[in-house]
Amino acid sequence: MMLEKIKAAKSKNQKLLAILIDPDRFDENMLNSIERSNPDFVFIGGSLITEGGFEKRVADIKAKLKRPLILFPGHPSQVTSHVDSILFLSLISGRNPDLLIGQHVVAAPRIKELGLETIATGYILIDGGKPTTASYISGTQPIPRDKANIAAATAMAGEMLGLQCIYLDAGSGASLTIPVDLIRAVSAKTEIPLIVGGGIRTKEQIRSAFEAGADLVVVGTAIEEQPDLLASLLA
Ligand code: 1GP
Repeated sequence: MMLEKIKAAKSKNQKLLAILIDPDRFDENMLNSIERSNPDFVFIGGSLITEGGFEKRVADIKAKLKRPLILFPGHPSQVTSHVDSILFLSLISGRNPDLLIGQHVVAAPRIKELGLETIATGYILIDGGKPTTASYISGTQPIPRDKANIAAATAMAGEMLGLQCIYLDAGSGASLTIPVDLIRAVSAKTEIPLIVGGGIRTKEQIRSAFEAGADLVVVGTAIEEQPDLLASLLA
């Protein structure tokens, strides 16, 4: 079970890395760089997928990957059996009821039928310096980057509601990563695993996120731009 793996690593203060695949942009070169980087997890999905045949592409990717594949869904139509687990995201930074509970009701019967592991995730968007697909498509406002107290209170509420992890996301391709003091504030006030992503492009940014309390860092866009970023980090 993926959640158990994340919790076990957290209890040993072992930091985890995930690569986010945008299925619209995935190709063989990316597959090779993922193999070289050897991340702990590969995430797949997104707020907006424009190419058809998503399920078939996930199945193809799953067949080629050696790493656990976790669905990071933007919509119930992305639910597929070709993953090891699904981040069951509730967009708790927003006030769009459809993304707090509505789409979950639509997706739940199919997830149950497929017998997929769900990881109940409090998904928190933080302003990443420019509007991102996630904030635009969700129709929600991200939390301002200087409001660590709002982010921490939101994460605490998520934990109290029984969510199993928190994902702080500046959005894919963000120009600014999540501020370290905001990561620190959330980490200090919650016990559940903390995922951090959005706009991370350098080893130093990955290290800073870990040092501030992230348990799992997600890198997407930068892997497309610098395929050996994670491999060089681990070297
Ligand atoms: C986005 O956190 C992920 O949801 C990754 O963002 O593509 O900017 O790395 P990047």
